[in-house]
Amino acid sequence: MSVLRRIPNVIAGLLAGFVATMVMALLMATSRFWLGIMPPPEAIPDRVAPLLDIETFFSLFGKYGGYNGLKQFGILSGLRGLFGVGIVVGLIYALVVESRFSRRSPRWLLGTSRPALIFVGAAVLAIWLGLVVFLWPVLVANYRGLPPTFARIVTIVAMLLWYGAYAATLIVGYRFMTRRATPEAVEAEAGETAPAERPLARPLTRRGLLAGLAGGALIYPTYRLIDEMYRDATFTYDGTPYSGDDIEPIAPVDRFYVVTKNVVDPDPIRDIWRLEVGGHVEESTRYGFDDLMEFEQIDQETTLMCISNRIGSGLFSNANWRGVRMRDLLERAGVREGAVEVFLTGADAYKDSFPLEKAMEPSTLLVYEINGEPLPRRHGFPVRVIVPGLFGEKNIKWVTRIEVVDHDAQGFYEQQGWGPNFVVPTRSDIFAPRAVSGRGGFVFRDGLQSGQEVEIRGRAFAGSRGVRSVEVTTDDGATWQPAELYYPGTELTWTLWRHRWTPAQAGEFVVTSRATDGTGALQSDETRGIVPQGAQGFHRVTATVG
Ligand SMILES: Nc1nc2c(c(=O)[nH]1)N[C@H]1C(S)=C(S)[C@@H](COP(=O)(O)O)O[C@H]1N2
Ligand SMILES: [Mo]
Repeated sequence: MSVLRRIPNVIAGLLAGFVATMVMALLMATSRFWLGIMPPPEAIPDRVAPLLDIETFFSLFGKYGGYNGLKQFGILSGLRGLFGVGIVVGLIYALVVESRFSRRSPRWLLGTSRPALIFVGAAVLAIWLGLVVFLWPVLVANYRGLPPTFARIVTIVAMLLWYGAYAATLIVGYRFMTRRATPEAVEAEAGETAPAERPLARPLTRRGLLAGLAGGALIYPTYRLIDEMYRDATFTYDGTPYSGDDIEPIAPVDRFYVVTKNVVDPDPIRDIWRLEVGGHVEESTRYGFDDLMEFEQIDQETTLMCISNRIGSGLFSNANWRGVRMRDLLERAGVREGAVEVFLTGADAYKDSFPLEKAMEPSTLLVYEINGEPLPRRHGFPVRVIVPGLFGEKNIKWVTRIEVVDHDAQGFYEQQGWGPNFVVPTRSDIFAPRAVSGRGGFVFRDGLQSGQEVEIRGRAFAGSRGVRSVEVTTDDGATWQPAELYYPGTELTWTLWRHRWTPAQAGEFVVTSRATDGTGALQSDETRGIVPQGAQGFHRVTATVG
């Protein structure tokens, strides 16, 4: 059969593939928007990200314009892949309809040749099964807060429905765009071409155009849904630091730093949200929001800091949190012998773990309030984990499952090679007067005047060891003066300090500070970058005194 003769059928196949993919995309967007079901264009990047090593992860930041650029690239690739596969399957479908298998098997079912039907069925099932296996770890996502056990089933069923709708539309669409040549018609038309070269399904131009238009019309609602979600995307706030020369002891809620792996954060519905406690326990339990009120309510001030917080940066904040002890839930479930860690899951399928011992500390909480308000969506509504002393990434937001495990389970970032030690090292950063980072390091943005007093202020943080004292030098470490701790905080929080300095003469001075933690250990003067265990080092700021 000449390829030329196939071309109109191939076009009908491409068109049917496109229309079917549009139907599937609209269904996916709808399910994502209202039901919070994670579609593959979102799931695949999330599945792949932890498999990258840190170096690749950061080099992709460079290539695509930071984390936000990379996230957008991931979603766009997913969408392109969806349409690519959808259209190619449509094309192969047309070829199968026209293949000698169809010619040899005259039985047509549901308006299509049996081999073509078998092909679509097999393709869709294979893709579905392949994705279920590959995406298994992230199928637990449900942006409305369904816990993993249900979320996974819902996602798997939704995937089958999406692909089923694709298959049905492809079959019906292709059928609509072509007229099946019956044996009689083939007989009657027997003329110049050999029967083997006549199409079994002859494309109908007008109907092809109609179907194309129908598919095109679906672009609009799908685009509107995606656009709506895009506007809700985290690009505007992900990586927002709490900085400025007006740092308060307790960060105002709307200024508390934000970090998220998501393109569109979960938006759980409190009455749908559940927290599962399971794994290596006597009795698995599932809690609704109100069930948590039966436990002792704890108010606790705690500072959180991201592992990517560079020296002099503001990816850390302090707040008052209210919630319940993780220990109380674990004790009720009954932790079995041999358990070593808790492995936590969020509604976004984000995962991380920490030692069981840490989970049992009375300061490790499941919180639902920040500074007296319900947790805002971006900070993990309705419930997040607070695990003092460990980097921010261990403080799972939108938490839906606590799994007690008997092995070392690795989370989203840990798999990339971060850690293995996630204990926050002691640091002390200057925030006033305002310092900016220049070529040779930090400089005070505004020049100082000799003989004029300036108040240097900073924040010192030592994880859950507390800060005992802070010293300041204005001569690059030749001499150190004790700073005043004007906000001492607690063992679990930062300490705000100040030091008044009157430069005696003009020149350049290096100002820096160092903290001593609650155990009496002095902050290390060794400099280390954020990879793989968080930054360490003195925040040295050059002052130009006029
Ligand atoms: N479910 C979930 N929890 C998460 C994250 C995430 O992407 N998903 N990011 C983590 C990281 S890396 C940090 S630093 C903190 C940030 O918390 P915040 O945005 O409330 O300051 O949340 C952690 N918890
Ligand atoms: Mo982080």
